Amino acid sequence: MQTPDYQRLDRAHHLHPFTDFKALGEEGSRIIERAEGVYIHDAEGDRILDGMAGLWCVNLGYGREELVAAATEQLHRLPYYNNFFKTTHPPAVKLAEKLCALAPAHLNHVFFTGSGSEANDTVLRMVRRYWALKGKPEKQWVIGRENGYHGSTVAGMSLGGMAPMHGQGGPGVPKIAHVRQPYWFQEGRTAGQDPEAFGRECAAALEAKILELGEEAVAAFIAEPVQGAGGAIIPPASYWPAVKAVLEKYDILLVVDEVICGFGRLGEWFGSLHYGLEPDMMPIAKGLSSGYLPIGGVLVGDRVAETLIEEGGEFFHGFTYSGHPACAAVALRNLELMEAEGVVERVRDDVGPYLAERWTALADHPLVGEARSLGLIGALELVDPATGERFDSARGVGPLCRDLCFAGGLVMRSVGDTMIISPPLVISHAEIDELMEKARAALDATLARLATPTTPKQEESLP
Ligand code: PXG
Repeated sequence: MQTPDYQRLDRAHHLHPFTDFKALGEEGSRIIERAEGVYIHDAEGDRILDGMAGLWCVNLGYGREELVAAATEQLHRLPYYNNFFKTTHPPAVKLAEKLCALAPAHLNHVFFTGSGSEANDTVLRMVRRYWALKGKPEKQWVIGRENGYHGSTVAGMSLGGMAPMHGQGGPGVPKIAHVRQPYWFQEGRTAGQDPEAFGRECAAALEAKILELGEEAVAAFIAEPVQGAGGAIIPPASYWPAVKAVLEKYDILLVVDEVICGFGRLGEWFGSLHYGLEPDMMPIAKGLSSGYLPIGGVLVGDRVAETLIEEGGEFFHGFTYSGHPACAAVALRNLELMEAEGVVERVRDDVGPYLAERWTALADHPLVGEARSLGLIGALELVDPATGERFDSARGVGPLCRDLCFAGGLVMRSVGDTMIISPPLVISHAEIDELMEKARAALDATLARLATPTTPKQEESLP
């Protein structure tokens, strides 16, 4: 089959995630056929540098034979068995032990799921169950953040703060509230505020929300260490210490969503380690298996785990694929390879700083209002060169830049007018150089296109 054949069948039968079905049907999808290292190849024979590691997940890069072998061996030995009804299997047990060894010291248990969304559904039920067992069943409110992303199941989208998602297929889960995000460029800069004062103000907004709901009614706060899908938003240094202090003051559980930041993205095994956080729960997925097979989970801290174990009786929750043997075997091998190759240290000490140096240099481009990065996550804020302010989002400048990136052989994602990268952690210096050249060329092409009067409105998608 050729590209048009795939496109015809795709249009006829396939509803894509986070997609305007009609618009894509008219345009036709791009068919990705194979990949190796940090490159994907489409059916037209184009080689494209994957600046997003798939969807923030292919941390070890494509084509790792060791991961293929781990899956194959496990599929031969035991392709499926469950962890219900008092059974388990070696890959799930070994992976649980490994994860708890890597996680902050007080996280010693894991509940497996098939995805990050399922992990956050698990979080919601576990958090409320914990407080019920503690004799405080009225502690039910969970506070998330505007523009946070925690998945696409009903609980995931409710915990997340993506307004367009809340507007579809609701109502969501009751007793979930949202507070403002620590997005200085969008919300503090225009007000001329100092970033650190802005970070403290965002933490104060959390405290105000707790007092509004009543501290006796609030169960937990959930947040990503660095917001991923919301726009690679790195909070000011003042933010997390101030949030931590608020949660301790009111005895509210901290859930740190590590689905993107976990497994080396920020140059530590977990974002929580980078920010010195001691979460009660950490949802994980994506980089856990480098995306080779679907697996997620929730790492559970001692305080919650001991209560569930000692006082909880049966927890009526779980998925057919919780701790799936082949997925667990691949995840375990992935973590072993990351350790053996020093991938996390390399992000912290070598490629992370190298990327930061090259990436922040893009700030000299007339379209770029801010260039920020941490570890191997980066964002560019596009602004109108004439004013230094953001474009009217209806002009679709970010999506235009994304399309020009793709055409130039680079996957860079746009969240509105914020351009984002999150490349495989194994990316080399030379590949980072190539990424920078292609990003700059796409910025130049975007600028040139803006100078021509008829810029078609580009298709926008979330997250
Ligand atoms: N938490 C976080 C922080 C995420 O980023 C999820 C939970 C949900 O995971 P699953 O495995 O259920 O998708 C995510 C997922 C994007 C994009 O375009 C981001 C995600 C998923 C799809 C697209 O930025 N994040």
